[in-house]
Amino acid sequence: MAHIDIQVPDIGDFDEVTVIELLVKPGDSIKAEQSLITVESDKASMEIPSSHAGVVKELKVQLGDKVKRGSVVLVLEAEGAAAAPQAAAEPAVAQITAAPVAVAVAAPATATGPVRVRVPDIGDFKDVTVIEVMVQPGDSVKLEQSLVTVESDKASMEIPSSVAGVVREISVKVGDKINIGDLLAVLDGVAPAGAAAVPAPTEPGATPANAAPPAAPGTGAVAPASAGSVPAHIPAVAPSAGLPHASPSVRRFARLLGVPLDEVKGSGPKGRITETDVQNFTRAVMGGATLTRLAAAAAAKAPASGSADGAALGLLPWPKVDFSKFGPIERKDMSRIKKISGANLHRNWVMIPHVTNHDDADITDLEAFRVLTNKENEKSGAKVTMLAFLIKACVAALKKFPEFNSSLDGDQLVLKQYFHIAFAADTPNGLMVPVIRDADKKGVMQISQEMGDLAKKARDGKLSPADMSGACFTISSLGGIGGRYFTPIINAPEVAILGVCRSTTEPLWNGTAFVPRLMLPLSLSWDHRVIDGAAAARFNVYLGQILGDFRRVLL
Ligand code: CAO
Repeated sequence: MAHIDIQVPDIGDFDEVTVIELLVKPGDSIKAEQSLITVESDKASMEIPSSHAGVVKELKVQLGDKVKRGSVVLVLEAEGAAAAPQAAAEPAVAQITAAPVAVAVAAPATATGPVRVRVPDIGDFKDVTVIEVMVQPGDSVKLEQSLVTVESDKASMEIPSSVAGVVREISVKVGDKINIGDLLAVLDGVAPAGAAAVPAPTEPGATPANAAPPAAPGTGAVAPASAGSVPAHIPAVAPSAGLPHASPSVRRFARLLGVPLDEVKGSGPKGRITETDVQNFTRAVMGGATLTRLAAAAAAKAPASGSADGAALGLLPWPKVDFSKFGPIERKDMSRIKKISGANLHRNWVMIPHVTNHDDADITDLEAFRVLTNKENEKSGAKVTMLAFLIKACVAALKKFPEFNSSLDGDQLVLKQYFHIAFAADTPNGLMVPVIRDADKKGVMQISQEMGDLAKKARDGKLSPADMSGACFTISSLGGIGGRYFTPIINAPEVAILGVCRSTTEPLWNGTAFVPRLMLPLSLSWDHRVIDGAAAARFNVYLGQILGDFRRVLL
């Protein structure tokens, strides 16, 4: 048997990279192409595979070592004698795992204007997946600043900008598969000669007039990720504070086990999540974990797809059915928003003991007032909606029943002294939940106007994370569509949500006769850990009284 040195292959422009993971040990039998170590630079992490099958005799690197092209990774007793002479003559690892993405930066040219930034040569990889978008329209980016992170099964890497400038347009989104030459973004900037940036044509439309504004301070990412405080039966997307720091193999391992990496605390350098961290997390969940923990892990697993493994909760596994046996079918990927909202919905549904109270509010006079107001404002075009009145009425009810404006934090109740009200907006991509801030300080006309603006932003996919965070209470209105009652899921960490359906004229007994009244069906879901049934009934009654006579808001 021949002994050969397995060396680090050409890893592009990186001088030195750090060994962050040893994937094999002496005595291991390995196959050709099997990953041996993971290395990491500040822009990419990648696995170095073996060019030969054989048995590992000796590891020549350890964690933390800096390696570069030609560094010996290990000595291998290669299968088959033929390998030896060849391997001795040249670097054994012929195939690079990931060509780290380094943009050739030539001396900057002076031309300014729209510049198209394309995916540079990313080595042998095809169809790598965008897992994070790190900038958004309006952001100023420096030369070589990372724009997106992509991931294959062997490597994750950041793709930097080949120009400095201001982002006009982002052409990719999380989940997209990209290849060399694909358009990443259009920047107003300075194009370096010969780089992977191509001046964009100045045809109309090359400049999106509706580019989103810069993110709120501290939100560098446009790619939405689920925040701890996200949705209920409705999705909300919140700022990505960066992906969990883990190598591709750890990500893969976590995926296999269904472990949500963003819940795992990394013990490696700079908080990096190691395979042991993932194992420990699994042990904690499967071992002495509470039902809540189990539920959270199970909810995070794959709830949106309906394939969550019920076994994690001691339930029967999800039924596997070959639907095509019964008739023609079509398979479609769930949208990212649906996946995010599904995971949050599942968690909220499993973890919050929901109760829903149904009630009706007499809005006959309020609707008459609304119609009159809209008529008076016809010329200006300002339109006030029933939902705006509902927001205002809910603020009054939240003031009267402060536990509805709270969040649970361990054994403590956090009572909020601000009144940010979220509302569910139906969009082509799924439900979004923008927030009207300080609704207590705003009039119904202003709330209506802001709601219209936010609903439009939601439909155009232009809501920023800041538009969707910080809510105290959510209203989900199906009034424009129809229905009678439903049971909305609480938007954790809020403790209650109001569902509203279509108002109808009904005969109401006034003590002497039946009179026609316009009745609005209300469905209030509440967290029974924080609120009890009597308080919920009182909340609904009070809300009904306000909607019945809005002058009560002044009391
Ligand atoms: N009863 C009767 N009619 C109602 C009503 C109610 N409760 N609520 C609204 N309407 C009427 C409006 O007056 C409007 O009629 P006009 O055009 O004649 O004025 C029409 O229905 C359409 O209203 P709208 O739904 O567009 O406006 P809105 O202010 O009520 O709602 C928004 C705005 C963004 C909340 C809404 O467009 C939307 O997206 N709703 C869906 C929310 C949703 O899907 N929730 C479920 C989440 S659970 O999965």
